[in-house]
Amino acid sequence: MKPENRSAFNFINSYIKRYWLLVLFGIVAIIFSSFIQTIIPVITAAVIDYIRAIHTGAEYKVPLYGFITAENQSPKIVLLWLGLALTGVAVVLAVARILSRIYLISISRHVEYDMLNDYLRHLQKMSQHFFQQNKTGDLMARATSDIGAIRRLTGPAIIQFSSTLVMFIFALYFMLRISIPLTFIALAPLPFIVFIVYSRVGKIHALFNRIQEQISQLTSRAQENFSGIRVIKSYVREKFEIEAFKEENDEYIRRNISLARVDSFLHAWLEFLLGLGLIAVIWLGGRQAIDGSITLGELVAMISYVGMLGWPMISVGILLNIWQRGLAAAQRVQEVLNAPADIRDSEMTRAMSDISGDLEFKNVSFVYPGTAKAVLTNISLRVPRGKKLAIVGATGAGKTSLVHLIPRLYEPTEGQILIDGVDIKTIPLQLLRRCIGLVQQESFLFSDSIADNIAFGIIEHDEDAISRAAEASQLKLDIDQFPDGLETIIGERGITLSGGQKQRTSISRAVLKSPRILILDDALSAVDTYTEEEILRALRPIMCERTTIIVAHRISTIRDADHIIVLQDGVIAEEGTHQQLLEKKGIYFDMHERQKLEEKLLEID
Ligand code: M5T
Ligand code: MG
Repeated sequence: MKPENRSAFNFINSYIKRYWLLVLFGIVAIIFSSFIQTIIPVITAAVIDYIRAIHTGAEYKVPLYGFITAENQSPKIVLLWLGLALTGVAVVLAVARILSRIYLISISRHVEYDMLNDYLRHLQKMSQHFFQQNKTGDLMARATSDIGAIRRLTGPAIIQFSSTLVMFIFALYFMLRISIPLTFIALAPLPFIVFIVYSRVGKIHALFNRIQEQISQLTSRAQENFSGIRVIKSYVREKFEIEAFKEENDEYIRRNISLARVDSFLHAWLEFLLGLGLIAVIWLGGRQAIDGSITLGELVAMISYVGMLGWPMISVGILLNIWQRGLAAAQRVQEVLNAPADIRDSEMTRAMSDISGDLEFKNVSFVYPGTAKAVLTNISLRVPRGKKLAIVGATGAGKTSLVHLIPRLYEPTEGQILIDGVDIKTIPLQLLRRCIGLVQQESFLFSDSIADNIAFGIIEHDEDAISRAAEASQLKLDIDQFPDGLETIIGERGITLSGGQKQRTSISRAVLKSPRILILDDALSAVDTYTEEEILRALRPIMCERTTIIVAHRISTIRDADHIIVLQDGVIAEEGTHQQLLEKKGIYFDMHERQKLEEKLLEID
């Protein structure tokens, strides 16, 4: 086995092992059912030989070791017994088969369940960078299509493999008892079958991988299409998108057909070889039956065995196929599971239970992973506990990047960020994030009730607290107009809310969390100046106890901040209080003048 296949196999095995008892029961049931199945031709042979003996008046030769004797019995009774034996065997066979399937299929479902849970748990640990590098559709395809292929490997493949093996052993035993040369003739095609199957395995593996890659591509495309449907429609790009999807889909079908071609050739060859085996058995076995070295019943049994083994032998092909697909899929799932969670707790993490919120940046520089340009250069700043820092600057100046470093959504490339004097890298990640309320520039809401969206960060929440949080962000009035108040369900990503309502829901979410450090990243951009003032007024008592960072474009939002920094191309260009900055007559002053003028113009309007 190739090393990557071995590791994929060990990976799957680590999941199956947890259910070893079920595996054991399942395999015992399979051994039993396969054995029972090989007895059926023995009974049929007995029936044929018995009837023939009565016809010809010859002595009844007991076929296959005296399983069935017929001394001093009337034909009626003998046939009745044989019939009952067949029925009994069929019933036992059915029960054993049902049990084996229940056991083994349930293992495969358990494996799928465990794997999916691990997959999601792992993805939750990954950083933003990971999600920027991996498309949602691709990650989804691995969770559905690939884990599905692994499930088929664990359940149906185990059933197929063990029943083929066991049936082969038992059938071989009975066949050898009937006639050794005949058995060899019947099994002559086997080496060719193994050779052909083996030679195609690599090809199947590669083709399957290409199909899975294409599924990822398709899923990504579909997913982007659905989430961007408004843009697509407003730019009348439907036709283009349909065409583009069709092309991907065509590629998908082409790849599937290539696999089907290899598959069906394989199948045809296998059937052909088995057919040859059967012809040889009839030809040689027929002559043996004529010259009396085997009985007619034995010939019939022999033919049944060849038929019985034919299907499992072909299924070895299918099995290898499932096996290869499963291994390829396991490799794809492993790729994700093995990707290290780059931002996590380490040995340096201290035991801490709370932080008070004194924030400091020491010569922080930052470059987005995989890019070359520094987005932030040598940033040093300090926000004492309970104070309010404002960040202004042109679009693209690096404001969002700066605040994202605080809850460690990204790590600084150089320098240190300290909270209460300790490097945030040594603060337990969960504690750090729990103590920070970040209202992102682009609010994301879940298709759930408004109340649940606000209470998102908190497991136990009460209506009153939610109401108060909604009041602080001036959302209360809007909520009262919704059909079900707080319990109103908002569409996917909050599609049924206005931009400002979405922003205010996000602010309520952060407020309810009662964080030590509150960060508003341009969180008031979608509300009018009047509402903005109201929100700021309502937030004031909340903010005075906490460290607050406000990123804004409007100077009105930040006028009363304790400290203001002006970012320009990732560097602090100016800093001070509102008054100090105005006196400087630099960038801030220009911004202020411009905005004042705009306001005046609006008033004239
Ligand atoms: C600052 C670049 C971006 C810009 C600069 C999010 C992100 C940004 N950038 C990346 O290279 N990769 C990324 O994943 O970083 O961006 P910002 O910090 O988002 O700027 P801002 O918040 O000041 O701008 P705005 O428009 O929100 O006021 O060059 O290309
Ligand atoms: Mg921004």
